[in-house]
Amino acid sequence: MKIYIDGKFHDRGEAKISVLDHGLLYGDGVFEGIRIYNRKIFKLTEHIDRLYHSAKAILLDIPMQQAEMEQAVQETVSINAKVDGYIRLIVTRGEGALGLDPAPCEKPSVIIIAGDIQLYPQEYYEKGIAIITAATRRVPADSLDPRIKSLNYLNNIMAKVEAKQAGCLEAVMLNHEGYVSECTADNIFIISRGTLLTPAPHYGALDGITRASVIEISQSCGIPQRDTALTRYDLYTADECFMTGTGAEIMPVTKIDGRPVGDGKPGSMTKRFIDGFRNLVLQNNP
Ligand code: PXG
Repeated sequence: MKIYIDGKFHDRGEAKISVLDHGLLYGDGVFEGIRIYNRKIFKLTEHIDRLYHSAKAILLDIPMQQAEMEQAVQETVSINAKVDGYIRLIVTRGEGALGLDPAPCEKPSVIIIAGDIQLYPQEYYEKGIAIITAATRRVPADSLDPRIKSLNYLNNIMAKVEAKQAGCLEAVMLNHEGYVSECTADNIFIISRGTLLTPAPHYGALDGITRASVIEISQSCGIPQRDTALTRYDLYTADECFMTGTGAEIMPVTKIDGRPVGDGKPGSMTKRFIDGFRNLVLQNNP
């Protein structure tokens, strides 16, 4: 495996960054997770756009243009001859001094890894997964905007640990007001009386790229859709529920806090979205 760091490729064992990098010391940085399907990078421009927006929001000046970044990602995929896989693109604050102040960090580090993705087993797509509501609340949007895909994932990791301890693979997180925000690494959708509903980003959700694809599919199918406020009541009374993300794609959720969603099986509209997403991938990455 060849890993890109600041313009050069290194073998996996030699790919190293400084222990004084603020990405490591403080989680000061941003990242993206991107899929490769059939040698082609899915939604690359959208991911690079989000990366630059995340960086701008934390006053991190990425030392290359977006087009150069796209080129570097393409090159990493080609050099590793990846057909299907996963790209982890990281921009850290860079090497600095001990202390929170980012000022001594002169140059952000750019790291690109093209590897394999850990996928959920196929049976979960057929049967759906069970999730819980985590007691860990999402960091408030006025403390850290959820649209920033930062290297600070402790909040989500704590909720993920709760899920695992409860024997589940994912957890849905509420914001500090008790509204549904998102899962630990996925957005959440419900279908209620034929309408597709998902929390707006200001309720504490990442502006997910898979989320945007699902909204696009709903528009092309004429399925009514709204970004809205959702509570646990809405989840418990939903006809269908699914989560979306680069890794999971579209995963039916069939149980929440031990309660079956709808009839406890993946719903027909969820299946339409799974098919629609598959077609979108095939169209983009033939
Ligand atoms: N919410 C959060 C908090 C995420 O981290 C999503 C929603 C879904 O967004 P996208 O743009 O992927 O549809 C994410 C994405 C990983 C990994 O390695 C995590 C994500 C994506 C890819 C890989 O854990 N999170």
